[in-house]
Amino acid sequence: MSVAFFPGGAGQCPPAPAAGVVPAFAFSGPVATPACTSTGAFTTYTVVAPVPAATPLGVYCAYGTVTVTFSDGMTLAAGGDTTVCIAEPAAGMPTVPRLSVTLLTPSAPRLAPGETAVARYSVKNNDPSNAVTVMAIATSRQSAVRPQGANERQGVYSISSPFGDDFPIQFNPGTNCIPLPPHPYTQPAISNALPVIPPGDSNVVTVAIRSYGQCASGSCAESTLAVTGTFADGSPAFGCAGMALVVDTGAPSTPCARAVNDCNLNGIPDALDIAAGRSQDRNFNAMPDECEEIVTVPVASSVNPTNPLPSQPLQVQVAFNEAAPMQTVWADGQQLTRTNLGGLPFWQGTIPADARPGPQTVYFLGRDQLGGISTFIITYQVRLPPRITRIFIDGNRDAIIEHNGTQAGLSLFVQENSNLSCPTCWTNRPGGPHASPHNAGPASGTRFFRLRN
Ligand SMILES: [Ca+2]
Ligand SMILES: [Ca+2]
Repeated sequence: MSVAFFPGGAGQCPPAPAAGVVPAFAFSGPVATPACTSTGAFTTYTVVAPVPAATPLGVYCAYGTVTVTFSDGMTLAAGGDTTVCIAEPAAGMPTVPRLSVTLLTPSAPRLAPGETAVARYSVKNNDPSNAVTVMAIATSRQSAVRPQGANERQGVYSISSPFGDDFPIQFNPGTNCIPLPPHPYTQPAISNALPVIPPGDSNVVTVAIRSYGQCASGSCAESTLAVTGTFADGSPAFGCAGMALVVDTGAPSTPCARAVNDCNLNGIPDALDIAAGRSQDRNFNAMPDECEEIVTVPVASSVNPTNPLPSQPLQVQVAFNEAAPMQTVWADGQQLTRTNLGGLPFWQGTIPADARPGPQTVYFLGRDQLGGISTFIITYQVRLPPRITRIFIDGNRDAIIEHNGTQAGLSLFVQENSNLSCPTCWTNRPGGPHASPHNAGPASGTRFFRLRN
């Protein structure tokens, strides 16, 4: 397990920086093998990452990665992130932040689908003489998305859409269930001004978060609370903490959850009804079809090409039976355009292929005019871009460029340029793909060669 800390800011952490970007500080070490059961066990690890003494104060995004190596040599990696604040200490108390934000409730409660978790945070002013004026900013983000390379040949909804199914949050919910928004949903940051906190005093902030009734075990959203403001002496105050709500279909349901996770009223969470085959889910929205008056079923889909290079444009199409007319259809979170093919409605568009080589998916999500949703997944394979693996002079004093660009349908040309800073100056060498005359021109001057498909 490794954790890398990068400077962050208010709101959600951006996607993890590319490999090679140097973090502010980092920590890594082995952890015990996780528990394993046929129904999926949760293993909680606590990582203590020392902060180097010279680290500047501020908000940091911590990116954790767990890499598991199986006995056959295969490795799997999964990651997550959270916000960490490195704050100045209170006067005379080097281990106490001047403003501390502490989560008082469990950090990762596991509750039935559709249940509300209430997180309570203590915001304490540890300054001995200055009052502090602060604003609380809460966020929520869906963090359990389908893994890279997931290649189901049918739709899945119960783990959640990776393109916008944040669990909704609310300050001070009282005893009400948080209303569930229509899908897909992106939770904006919400803020709440707190009363001025006198020196040595504290305030409790309550943020509720609720999962959807369709969520299966393992669905999860994280919620962070950032507090920013100003001490009476004019110096800045900030602190943060966070929690995550984990869905567990084995947990008991309260009325709040049962209202949205047991539409067929058999006393069993609907995600389990569908998983066990007791209920059909032909539109892959994780709601048993017997609860839906109209089921809009996906009937055709395509992706072209099916073996793109990383980030290459993909033409995607999907059609539904439109038992209720579709209002909006997305592919990987991007809206598609409605068109007609032989009198039948089709939805199409261009999206970028995944940047990561390997099996990848197009995630179609459609919402019909009655608010019903329908999903479908199709797969494609991202090829490795060709790489030069070796350059050497052979016995004939020919310069040999070896490469691994062997994919079918891909031609590689040797290109020549005398000026690296001129991106349009590259010209194909004669001789066709994979070949170039060994006499590549005048002997004087520096020339550069590269492979180009
Ligand atoms: Ca049920
Ligand atoms: Ca359904």
